[in-house]
Amino acid sequence: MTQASNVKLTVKGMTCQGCVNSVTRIVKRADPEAAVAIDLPTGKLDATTTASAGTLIAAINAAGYEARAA
Ligand SMILES: [Cu+2]
Repeated sequence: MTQASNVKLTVKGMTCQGCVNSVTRIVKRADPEAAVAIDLPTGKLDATTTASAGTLIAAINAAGYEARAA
C-alpha cells in the first residue's frame, strides 16, 4: 500500500473554474482518494495523494495544460 504524500505543482493554462474542475478530475482519476486544492489565479495545485508528481504532471499535460513541480 502506498502512503499518501503532499504533491505541489504549478499548472499553467487554467482560465476558469471549469479548468479547475477538469484538472481536479484528472487528479482524482489518478487517485480517487486524493484531496486536491487549486488556486486559479496562481495556478498552484496542492494535492494529498498516493499518485506521484510525475504521474500527475503527465496526465495534466496530456489534457492540454502545462504542469510542473512547484
Ligand atoms: Cu476554463
